[in-house]
Amino acid sequence: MRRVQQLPHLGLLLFFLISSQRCKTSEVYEQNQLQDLSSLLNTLVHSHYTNGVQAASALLSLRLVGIQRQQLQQKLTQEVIEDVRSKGPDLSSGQLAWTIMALGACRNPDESFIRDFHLVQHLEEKFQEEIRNMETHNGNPLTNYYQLSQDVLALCLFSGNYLTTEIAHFFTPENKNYYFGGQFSVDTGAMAVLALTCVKRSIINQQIKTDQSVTQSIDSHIGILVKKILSEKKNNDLLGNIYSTGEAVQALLVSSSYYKENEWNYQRTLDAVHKEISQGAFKIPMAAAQILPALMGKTYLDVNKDSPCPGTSSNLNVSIPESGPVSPPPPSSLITVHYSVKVNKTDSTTVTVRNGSVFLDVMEKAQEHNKTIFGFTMKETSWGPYITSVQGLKANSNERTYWEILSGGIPLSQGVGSYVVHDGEYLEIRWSKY
Ligand code: B12
Ligand SMILES: *[C@@H]1O[C@H](CO)[C@@H](O)[C@H](O)[C@H]1NC(C)=O
Ligand SMILES: *[C@@H]1O[C@H](CO)[C@@H](O)[C@H](O)[C@H]1NC(C)=O
Ligand SMILES: *[C@@H]1O[C@H](CO)[C@@H](O)[C@H](O)[C@H]1NC(C)=O
Ligand SMILES: *[C@@H]1O[C@H](CO)[C@@H](O)[C@H](O)[C@H]1NC(C)=O
Repeated sequence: MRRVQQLPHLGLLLFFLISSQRCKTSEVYEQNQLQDLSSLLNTLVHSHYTNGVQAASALLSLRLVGIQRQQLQQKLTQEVIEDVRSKGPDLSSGQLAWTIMALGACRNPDESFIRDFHLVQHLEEKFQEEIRNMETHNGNPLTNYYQLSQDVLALCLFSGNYLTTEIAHFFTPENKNYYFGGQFSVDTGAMAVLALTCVKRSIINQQIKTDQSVTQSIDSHIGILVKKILSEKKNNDLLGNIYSTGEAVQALLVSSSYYKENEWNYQRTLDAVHKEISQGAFKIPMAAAQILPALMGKTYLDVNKDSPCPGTSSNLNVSIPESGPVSPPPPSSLITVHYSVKVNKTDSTTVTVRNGSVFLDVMEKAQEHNKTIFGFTMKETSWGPYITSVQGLKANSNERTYWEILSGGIPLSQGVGSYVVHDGEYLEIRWSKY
């Protein structure tokens, strides 16, 4: 098979790429770890991008780790720009922030788009809209704190305006927006640590006139958030779950002065991630994009609009294997699963689907049976289809309501478009508050 034959070649090139970046630690990357990296790159190269945030995240990660593939980057850039053109003011604050981060990740010809379209000023406005919404809607932003953190990070890195007093006030670790259903959101906390660290560094470097107490409070927020992230370290060395680990690693890489060396072992977490990659956990482009920088020791704070894009030296020829011919799916048997919708009362049904089906297939089957009870709507997002309503009941950020998906009563860590269901499983979609 062509694909397998090319892997050693790619492995060698990646080896140079990695050893040139991490020669100090002189770690020996094993062949299977190189294959994991190449499988992430394969996902990024060969995915069909349906969404501007997906394209922006992929572009940002590729630029951060210094993988220069002209054609791919051009394609992604076009998608990102097209998204801004078509959605314009309808982009959410975090979507705009990531557009800026991706286009301006390093010195390149596309960054003029940021200036020509006044993207940084628009982001300043969108950030203020988030804050206004919190003031009028019981502390709830238009989107969420993950995006507010993306906003602050992009404003900080791209010389936008923000008030350090506002940052110190809103990003206090007790703020409810760091928690979903009482549970600390590691992704959110990690993005906030990156944003606050950027703000802190620019106070120090540029001597922004800031009250000593504001600086101290930002510093203290970082310390507390880092502790919370570390307290979500699992026995398997992941931080939160597998999909928050990439961002948590980035947060811990930039904040090492806030914890002791024995509190976290980077290498052990990397090993745990590699294990999950080989088991296929990062097959969707968002997942691959979010984990890649952490694996290569890079963080979103390495975004630097004024320095040239890092790259492999010109004699290095990074080629990524074409995906092999898609083998036809094996003939599959049928499986039976239980499915219920729970609001105040529970409506249940049993449906039969092909083995290998995802949660969404089950919902569609159930909907065919009875549209009144099992009818639903969804929207396409960077992580795939997101369920927005069931039985006509719509999720709402101002009320912190959403449709939660579960199996056997346990919340799933993948969405309806990715989660593969099993024979006899009890699936549920539940009207919940976060
Ligand atoms: C905020 C958030 C939520 C909020 C979204 C509403 C809100 N007020 O914003 C709430 C708490 C409701 C939520 C729900 C869920 N989430 Co969520 N969420 C996030 C978080 C922290 C930030 C998303 C964001 O704003 N991104 C930035 C913007 C710019 O990108 P965007 O594409 O425009 O963002 C939208 C989508 O991401 C969408 N969204 C949020 N979560 C999910 C999950 C899935 C599967 C999909 C398709 C879309 C989606 O909401 C965002 C705002 O509109 C991410 C963390 C991360 N690492 O990305 C997790 C994350 C995306 N969520 C995740 C999961 C698993 C879920 C749930 C499936 C949990 C469950 N068991 O029910 C549900 C979605 C169920 C459904 N209805 O389809 C996982 C996805 C992993 C994966 N491999 O698919 C992540 C990565 C967290 C994690 N580490 O596990 N989530
Ligand atoms: C890169 O490798 C490909 C295939 O191995 C080869 O055709 C091409 O000429 C190489 N390019 C450079 C710049 O070495
Ligand atoms: C669920 O029941 C409570 C209490 O009876 C009621 O206030 C609420 O409106 C109901 N929720 C829905 C979505 O029907
Ligand atoms: C479904 O497929 C998986 C592998 O794809 C297999 O392990 C499992 O036994 C199958 N289940 C049924 C009920 O056919
Ligand atoms: C769907 O379920 C509702 C409530 O149980 C019932 O009243 C209705 O007749 C059902 N519709 C169909 C088409 O079966």
